[in-house]
Amino acid sequence: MKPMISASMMCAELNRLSETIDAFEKSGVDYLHIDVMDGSFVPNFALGTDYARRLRKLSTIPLDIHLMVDRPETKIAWFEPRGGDMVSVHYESTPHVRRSLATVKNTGAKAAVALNPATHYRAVEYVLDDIDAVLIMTVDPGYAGQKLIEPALKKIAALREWLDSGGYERIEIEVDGNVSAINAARMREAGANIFVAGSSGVFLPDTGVADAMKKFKEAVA
Ligand code: S6P
Ligand code: MG
Repeated sequence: MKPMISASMMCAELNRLSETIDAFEKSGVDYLHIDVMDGSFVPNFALGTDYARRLRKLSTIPLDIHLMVDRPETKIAWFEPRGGDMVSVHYESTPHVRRSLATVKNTGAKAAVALNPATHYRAVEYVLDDIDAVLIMTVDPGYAGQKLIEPALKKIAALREWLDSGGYERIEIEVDGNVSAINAARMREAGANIFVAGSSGVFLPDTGVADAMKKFKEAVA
């Protein structure tokens, strides 16, 4: 499966936003990852509807909307998802996972279930026909800058094997949390193909995004 990069916009410097997006367009970033946090499902607040709308004006790169909010089924439409986008809803955030996925699919966007580190990958068993991807959290959701939870690598490999052996080769595996170039290569080896690149991936302290992207792309090629 083709490796894809989803740049985590929560980690982008605001004073360099348009040059950063320019660099992403030139270097072929596949998605702009939008972390939506509601201060309830996760202990933090992050990006919202206006931010997503403004990004659409700056770039045609599809959005990868990661909803870390309670009851996402009531909030999906606020982000105006469209064909080409990806929207992830957390399995742990609602009793209506299937209804949330159907709401996403009705917009034309791709639908993913996001799984917290302690959630078994088999949680998606009865919605396999409703999803395009599984988003494996490789840190506890809520903050950038955390350290990889190592057992997540085994989970990625087990999920890939389970999907392939069940005839679901088409379902993609996205990974999010401390996806550095080094960790991304290990996640790729385990079977992931969409990489959320944040403060350890492409927004590095001493390297520009264009150079960081080059290195990151080589790591997951
Ligand atoms: C975490 C969030 C992520 C982070 C990203 C940051 O709750 O879903 O998307 O923004 O993981 O990357 P890093 O390299 O700082 O972990
Ligand atoms: Mg995220």
